[in-house]
Amino acid sequence: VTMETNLRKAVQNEELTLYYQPQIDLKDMTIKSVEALLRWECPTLGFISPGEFIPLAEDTGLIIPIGNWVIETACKQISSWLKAFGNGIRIAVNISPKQFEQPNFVDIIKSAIINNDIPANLLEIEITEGAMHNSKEAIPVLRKLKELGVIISVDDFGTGYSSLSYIKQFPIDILKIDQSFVRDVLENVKDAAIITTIIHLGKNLGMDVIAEGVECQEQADILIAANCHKAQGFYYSRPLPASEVEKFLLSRTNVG
Ligand code: G
Ligand code: G
Ligand code: MN
Ligand code: NA
Repeated sequence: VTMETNLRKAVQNEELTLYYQPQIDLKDMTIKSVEALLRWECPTLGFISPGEFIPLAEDTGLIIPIGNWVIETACKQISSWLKAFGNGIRIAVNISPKQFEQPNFVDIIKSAIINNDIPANLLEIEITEGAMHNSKEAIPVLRKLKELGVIISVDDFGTGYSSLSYIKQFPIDILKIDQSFVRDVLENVKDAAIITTIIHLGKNLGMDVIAEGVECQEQADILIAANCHKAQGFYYSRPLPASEVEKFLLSRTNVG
């Protein structure tokens, strides 16, 4: 039995789960948002990393049903947290280019928001430059999502091509600094310069900036000194099941 056959059954057999990684607001150290990250426990193959099965899902078209499940599950979780913690926690969802390019992508997002009765600004979609490649098609889609009130972020910012031309044309709210720039920021002056420059760029364009892959206080100190809005990484928290996110939020007593 191939991994593809297993993956095909994963959605209907409820083998997929969303974990959530907290994002820390560096001004007041509160958590107002999390990133949803897929986890798959296959009954025969065990835990398989999304780094392995997402590319397979993209190649086989399974990313469409899987992606729809992710959107629906995230919106249900938003609704549940909204009831539990008055202010609501925003959830950022990773969107593959193939999902984004579906003709009915805006309708899928809109239905999920309406069916779960949630404010659109508690849903964030993370796109990569791959989704922005065909700007003639992508810009109207992003405009419609913005009209709904959905938050739009660029994932892995700085690692693709033509980033600046894309962020000039696209209605983007948030730049996510790729973790490759954060990893060696303490030793590498080029990484430090790139990070500082992306933060300034975001500020000048009215976009928030979040740094990914923060693993220690010294990295966080550099980001705080550069006025980065948010940080995400193992230093603050690994991706957690929903129930553990709730404990984490309550233990910090500073939600919202
Ligand atoms: O969580 P982890 O570091 O293992 O994720 C590995 C890769 O899989 C990352 O690039 C991440 O963006 C991607 N990924 C995780 N969850 C999802 C998802 O729900 N949808 C898509 N399209 N990609 C995801
Ligand atoms: O492509 P994307 O940025 O969505 O990928 C997110 C991936 O990064 C997830 O697989 C997540 O588990 C991983 N990740 C999150 N925080 C850290 C961190 O501090 N260090 C490392 N090495 N990986 C991280
Ligand atoms: Mn991401
Ligand atoms: Na990223």
